[in-house]
Amino acid sequence: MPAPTAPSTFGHTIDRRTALTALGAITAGAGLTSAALAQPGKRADRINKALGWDPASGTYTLPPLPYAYDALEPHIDAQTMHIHHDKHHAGYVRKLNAALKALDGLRSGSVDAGQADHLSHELSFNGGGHINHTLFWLGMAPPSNGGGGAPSGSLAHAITRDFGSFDRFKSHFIMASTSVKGSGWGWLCFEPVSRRLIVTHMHNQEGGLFAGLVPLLGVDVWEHAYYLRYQNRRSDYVNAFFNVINWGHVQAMYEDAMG
Ligand code: MN3
Repeated sequence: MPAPTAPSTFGHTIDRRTALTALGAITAGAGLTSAALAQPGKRADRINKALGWDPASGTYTLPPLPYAYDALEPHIDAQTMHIHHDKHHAGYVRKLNAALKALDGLRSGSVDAGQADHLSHELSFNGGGHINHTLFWLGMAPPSNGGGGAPSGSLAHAITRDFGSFDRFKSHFIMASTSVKGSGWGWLCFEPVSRRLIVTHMHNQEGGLFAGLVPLLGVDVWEHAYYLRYQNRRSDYVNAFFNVINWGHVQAMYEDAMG
């Protein structure tokens, strides 16, 4: 596995060693490795840009949705998208920035060392929340603009190879996503040692994925992601998610992960 390198997003206010530590804390907590964000190429550029790092202020900014709030109707309703993006995702970004600032204080001695456990969790949880939601928005598109259907090309081939068929992959992904106990995520990932695709899930915003996985596609199964339209019917929501998957984006992520 290639040694991870710090992405530009962490390079402004903290030195490289600290950046690596901070990135490791976020990505280990999120279950997303630094390899997912730090590999060279278009994917790293896309994701670093999508994460909204502002070198001038040394903070993250909430990136806008890549489509209108109502663009995923009727599968995901506009009110949910407003609350999810403008309140929930914004909250992760705000608390991530606060954690990074407080950790600066921890290192300089202005914040009590007893805060280390709390702040480390804040960094992991909110960093994971920011990364996960960023990938979630990018993994969807309106049906009128490429959302839904099935993958093609090398990704379709890999899905058939590793899951038996697209339908078997879809069933597995839905089972993994709907079986999260409480809040969490379903993921399609690339496993770079075996160079195969895997489906897994994570709880809350972190954990559950083993080191080295490159996330390709995630579905948010926190109740805030679907309750207004689907109430307790999580599987209906995840089934509907398949109508708005941006397979072109997932294919690009896969090709970058393959190197
Ligand atoms: Mn969410």
